[in-house]
Amino acid sequence: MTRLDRTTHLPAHVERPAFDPAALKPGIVHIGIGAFHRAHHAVYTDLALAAAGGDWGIVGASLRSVDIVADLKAQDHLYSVVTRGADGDRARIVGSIVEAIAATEQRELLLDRLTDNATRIITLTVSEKAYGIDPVSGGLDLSHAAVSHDLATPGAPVGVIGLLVEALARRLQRGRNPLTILCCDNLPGNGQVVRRLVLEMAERRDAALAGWIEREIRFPSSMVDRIVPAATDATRALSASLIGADDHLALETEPFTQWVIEDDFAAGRPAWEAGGAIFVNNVHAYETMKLRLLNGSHSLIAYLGQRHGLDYVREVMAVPEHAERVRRHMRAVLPTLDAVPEIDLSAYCEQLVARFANPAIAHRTAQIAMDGTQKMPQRIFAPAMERLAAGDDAADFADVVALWLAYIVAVDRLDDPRAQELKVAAQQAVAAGTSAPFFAVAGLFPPALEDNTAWRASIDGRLSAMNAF
Ligand code: CS2
Repeated sequence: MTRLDRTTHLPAHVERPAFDPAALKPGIVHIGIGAFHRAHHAVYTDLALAAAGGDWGIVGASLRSVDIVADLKAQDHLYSVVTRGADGDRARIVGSIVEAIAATEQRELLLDRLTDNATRIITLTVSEKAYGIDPVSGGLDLSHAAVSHDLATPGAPVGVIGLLVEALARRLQRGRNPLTILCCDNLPGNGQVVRRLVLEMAERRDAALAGWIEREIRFPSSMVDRIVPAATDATRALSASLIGADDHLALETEPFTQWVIEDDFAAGRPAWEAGGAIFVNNVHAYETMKLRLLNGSHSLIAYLGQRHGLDYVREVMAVPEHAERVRRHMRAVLPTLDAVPEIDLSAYCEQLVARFANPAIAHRTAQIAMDGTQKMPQRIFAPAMERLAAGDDAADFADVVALWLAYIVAVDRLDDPRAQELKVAAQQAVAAGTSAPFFAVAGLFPPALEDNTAWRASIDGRLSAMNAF
């Protein structure tokens, strides 16, 4: 079978770009061209280009992977997204990416693109841990490897914040136009978070640069949602059967997709509403709903699955007792949420249960279980603190924390930026028969949880009921 590229003759049932990808000019630089971006933002951009045109092609950069970049180049930047729903599988070819850059090998090229006046939006999906956020202050973590590297060597940055600041410094110096930086990672107030980190790093370099960024650069927050499991050989075989070509970058995902964006752009934007994006003044209520109901339940499912030897989210949901546990978690989250415009929260919860149970989606619990230190604060700790402050015992949240700690103790290879500290704490916890060593890890738990002895006792009770230590 031949490799997918512009010459591929696609079967009629395959959806494809309704514009000429070869004629598309760039307007967006995206950092982090992993599966999520390619199945979400790039699809919205494809639909926006089809509906309204514009010079909004995506220059996709990867901070780590050289392979994705090589594969995109080999396929004329085309790839397939297979949506798997109750009505079967549908393939779409996405054509909105116009160039691919491996940041590790082509840093100057990436900085050129970031600095180019044609670039009016920089979008980001680099995962929570890549930003270098200090868990206590919420500001820049000076001990984060990329942050300290980029502060010491600002002209040759390796991390996302360093790249942004260096690009903005060059834009200011060269009299380039202001632009928008749009974060699409699962962090609360993601635009504000990135703005703060960028400003902190810029201030350390040059007050005038920080002042310019503060005045001219826009950092809208956005809520993104689509379940995109890591692609496997089965994904590529499925794609090949549908598109009749070999696509090394094929992805599979659910039919559901959502993107809610604050409409605050410095230099225009694509007509993403054509793909169903919703533009709002403030994304907070949407984001809290999604982070706590979807991602919080996901973390519960992941640690539950890992505990019970269930590899996939759908397998966890197929056990009635676990599915009921997930529903209970959602009920515990609901009192912490504000009303969300146009969304019926109980219907949203039922839809989530159905999405998690989708038999066609093979989403590994191990994939979601990784990076717990980066995920638990916004998914579990924040609602737990709110319920405790309101006088509730927040027992359901204690239960998720217990499952997480039990996972840290049991897992062979812990995939987390703080894995070493966690594993040391785990050994001490096992020796002492209490979760106290975890609570002693600096910045792991917020003080309000660290100081709540009753809530901590319920975690220990749960851990001993599980025979976790
Ligand atoms: C998941 C998310 O891996 C994880 O932590 O919870 O990637 C989740 O699938 C997406 O946010 C869904 O929009």
